[in-house]
Order: sequence, then structure tokens, then C-alpha cells
Amino acid sequence: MEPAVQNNAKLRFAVISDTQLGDDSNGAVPEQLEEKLRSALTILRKDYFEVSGLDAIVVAGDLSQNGRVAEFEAFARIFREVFPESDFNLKGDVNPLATLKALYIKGNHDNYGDGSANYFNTLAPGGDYRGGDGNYLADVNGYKFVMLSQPSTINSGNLYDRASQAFVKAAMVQTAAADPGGDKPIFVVTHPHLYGTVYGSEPTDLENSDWATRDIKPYLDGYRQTIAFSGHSHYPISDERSIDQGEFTALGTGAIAYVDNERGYSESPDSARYVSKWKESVGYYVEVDSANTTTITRLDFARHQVIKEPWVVKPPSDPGWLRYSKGRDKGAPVFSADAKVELLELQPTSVRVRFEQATDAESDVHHYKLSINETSSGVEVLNRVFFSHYFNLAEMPKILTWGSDERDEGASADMDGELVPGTEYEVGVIAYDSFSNASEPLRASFITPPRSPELPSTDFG
Ligand SMILES: [Ca+2]
Repeated sequence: MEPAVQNNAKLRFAVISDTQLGDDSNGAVPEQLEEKLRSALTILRKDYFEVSGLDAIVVAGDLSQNGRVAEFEAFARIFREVFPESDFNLKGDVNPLATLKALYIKGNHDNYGDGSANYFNTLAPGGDYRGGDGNYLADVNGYKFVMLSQPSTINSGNLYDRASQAFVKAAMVQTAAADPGGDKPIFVVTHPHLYGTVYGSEPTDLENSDWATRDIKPYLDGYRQTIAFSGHSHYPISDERSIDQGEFTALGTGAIAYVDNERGYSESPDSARYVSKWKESVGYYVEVDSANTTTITRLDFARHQVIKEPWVVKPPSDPGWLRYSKGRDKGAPVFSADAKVELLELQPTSVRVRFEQATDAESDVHHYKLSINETSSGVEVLNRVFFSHYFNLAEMPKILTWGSDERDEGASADMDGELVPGTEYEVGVIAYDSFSNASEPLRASFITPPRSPELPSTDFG
């Protein structure tokens, strides 16, 4: 991986989240999860800390899976093992001479059971943290980080109590007042997304849920210099919606533990069709230069690669600030000129299709819709919706196949619809990008074979 570093950066930090160090059954921390954290930190060390320097590592919550002491201790042990120079703040053991700051918050999993008490008995977030349920205002090279934990007072992944809201409000007012020009970024870190910003923060066409809080955004609106990071959903950061600008800039942080996807498709959100979700592991490397331009590089820790092009956020006074608005991708995906739907396994009541994936110039191909219409009536008899697997990054397959009778375990889409033997159908495959633009369909027609005649019984007994 080419380290994408600039020489004039004033601030360099990494952002990771959702390490979920723990097991749902017996409390042991799976070695595989420990290794994923170690591997991500080792890449940050070798490619950045040892090359250009790294000022801080931000962790946007869910260090643990169950809030157990052993899980927080595992996180601390691995962090200190890879970065002995860090101030990773263990309770009663703060190193004021550290050259790397560790900025972390509690996520909803860190509150499970006695998690909140275990967190504070094991760790010391913010180093000099003195109160406020894990909330603190950190300073790194003169840049402020508003660090907001999930409060232990509310049993929810998406709600904040009055004290937490008051903390954010005061931190924003105080930080913004110190920079009247308003160009210096203010970093805000929460565990849930901020409703109405990044991918996963609000319901989509098929998914009737969200991974976001509505309690914090009102205190950030009006501060365009805000750059807010949030985790929780584990949604792919390869998705261009994982950066969003409206009132301010927001980014989803993906996850170290595993990738997750939308519900409501014919394919499971945990699909292991090509690669296990447990392989994926992503995060960010961020630089701020002397002109207050923030460059965000997406990192694929699993494959030790950079993901696509960096995102560049200019300061608010620059006319080029707004690059990542919601409606920015207007172009539809396209199939190559010689692409076609191939029909495999044509059966009396089902068919399987195969096609070369479409591409999209502005964002990503996110999913496909397969529709089958009866030719004579034109009536749609079934449709299936499945992922492009762009979340498998360099292992995204070039060719996809899907069966009309296929449904992943864990998928939630309606599976009504069976073909009738001896009938002519038209099949269409449409590619959708992350911004819901639809390609022209790839089409083919076919006739289902008649049902095989009953074979005579061979049982003469
Ligand atoms: Ca597009």
C-alpha cells in the first residue's frame, strides 16, 4: 500500500471503530478479532506512524462486544503492544510523554451489562477525564475533537440524555468561538450515525430501519467546519454515501470486526457468497494541511490496500467546500456494450442468470434487480434484488449469477413467484448505483421446458 502522506500536514490521525472484542457465548475474546485489531494498528504504525508520524488514533465506540472487563483489557493490551508510545489511557496509568494520543468513546455494546462501570474501572478515556459519562473535548495539535460516548443512563444505541446534549452544545460553542473565521475543522465523534447524513443513517427503499441518532445533529447544524465521524452500522465505507455534506461533513467509519449491509434484499446482509463478512476490516487515515483542507484516505486493512480515491474536504470559506452533497450522482450505471444475460439451468419452473457487472462513473453499483415478466401478458411474475458485492473491495466478483428460486438464509425479501412450465418469459437485469440511479436493463427471453412426464414406477414389488 502506498502511504498517501503529505509533507505539509498540520494534523495526522486515523479513525477506526467497532472492534467488538468479545464472544456472544462464553466471554472469551476470539483470537480472530484480536488479530484484526492488531493487524489494523500494525498497518497504521508501519505505513503512517513510522513514515510521517501519526498524532492520534480515534476509536468511534464498540471496543467490546459485551462490555466485559476482559474485553476492554484485551483492547488496551493490543493497543499498547503495537503502540507503546501511545497515551492509551489505562486507569491510573497515564503517560504524559506519549507521542500518540488515543481518543476513544463508549458505544452501545460498551454499555452492555455492567459495561459502563467496567469501562471506567479499566480505562481512562481522554486521559484527564473527570466526569460526564465518557464525554470529553480533546486537543491534538490545536485541533479540537468533541468525543461523545453512548450514555449509560439510557438503554439505547441511538439516544442521548440531556447532560450529553448539553456537553456537545457547549463544546461546539466554545470551540467555534476560538476560530471566528470558521475554517478550522472541528472533529466530532459519536458511535451512532447522525440521522439524515451518511449511508445507514436513514431508511432506504428496501430497509425500514436506521442506525442513527436524532439527538446530536441540531447542535452541529450551522457549523460547516464540523467533520463528524460515526460507526455503529458497520456499513461499507467503499459506498460513496459514507461521506455526506449538508449542514456539515459527516463520515461513516465502517468497522474493524465485520462488514454489515442493508436488510430487505433477496440476499442476506451477511452474505458469504464470495467472501466472509468476518474478513472485511476498514478505517481512515486523515490529514489536515496548513490551509485547513482535510484529506481522508480509506484503508482496507484486510487486503492492505487503499480504497479508491481519497475524499478531500476544503475549508467552508472555499467555494469548493460542497463536493459530497446527497444528490451529487445523477448518472446511471452502464453495462458494457457486449454484456448480455446468459440463461443457466433453465428448468420447468426456474431459471438462473449470469451477467458481467455494470460500472458507475460517479459512485458504485450497489445492487441489481432481476425481473421476470410473462411475455404474452407483460405481467411481472417475480423479482429478486441482490448485492453487487462492492463491499468485498478488490475481491468484488466481475460476473454475478442469481437464480429465480434463490433466496439466502437470513434474507427478508418476498419470495413469491414460480415460473410455469412451457411458457415464454422476458428477463431483465437492472443495475442500481448507491444514489438509486437505474441502468438500462439487460434483456433476454426464454421458454421454460415442459414438466417431465411422470416416470413409470420401477417398484414392481
Ligand atoms: Ca451513478
